[in-house]
Amino acid sequence: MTAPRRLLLVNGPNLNLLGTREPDVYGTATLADVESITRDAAARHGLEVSAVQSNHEGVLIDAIHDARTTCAGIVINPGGLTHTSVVLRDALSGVGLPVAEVHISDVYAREQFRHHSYVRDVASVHVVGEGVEGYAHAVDLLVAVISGRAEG
Ligand code: CA2
Repeated sequence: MTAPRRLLLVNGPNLNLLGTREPDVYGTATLADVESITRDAAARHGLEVSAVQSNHEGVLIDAIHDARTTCAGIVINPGGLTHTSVVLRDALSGVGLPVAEVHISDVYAREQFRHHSYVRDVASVHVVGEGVEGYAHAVDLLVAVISGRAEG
C-alpha cells in the first residue's frame, strides 16, 4: 500500500496563545502562522497537513490515533505535556508513525524541569530553539525519515 501524502501537525496546550504573550520566549508569530509555515513546508514535498491544537490531552490522543491510517508522519509540539505525559508518549509509540518533536524555545536553556521530555525517545527528529521556522525544518527532516523507511 502507498503511504498517505499527509502529515499530522499537533500543537499541545496553551500554544493557541502564541503571539499574544511572552514574545521574548516564543516570538510574535501566531498559531495560524505556525500552521501555515508547516503547510508550506509540507507542500514543497507534495504533502498535505491536518492540524490540531488542543488544551485537552484526550483530543490530541484521538487525533494521533486517527493518523495511524491517514498520515505518513507526525510533527508535534506537545507544549507542557512534553514534560509530564506518559499517555501522550504511549499514543505516539502506539501508532508507530515517524515523529518529529518541535520546541519553539530552547528548552535546554530554560528551567531544569523542561530538560526532560517523555516524547524524546519515541521521536526520530528533534528541533529545539529555532523559533516557529523550526516547524519547517522538522517537516524537511521528517520527510527524509519517511522516505528512508519507504526505501528500506
Ligand atoms: O518551546 C516550546 O515550544 C514549548 O513546547 C512551549 C511550551 C512549554 O511548556 C515547553 O516547555 C516548551 C509552552 C507553550 C505555551 O505557549 C505560550 C505561548 C504564548 C504565551 C503563553 C504560552
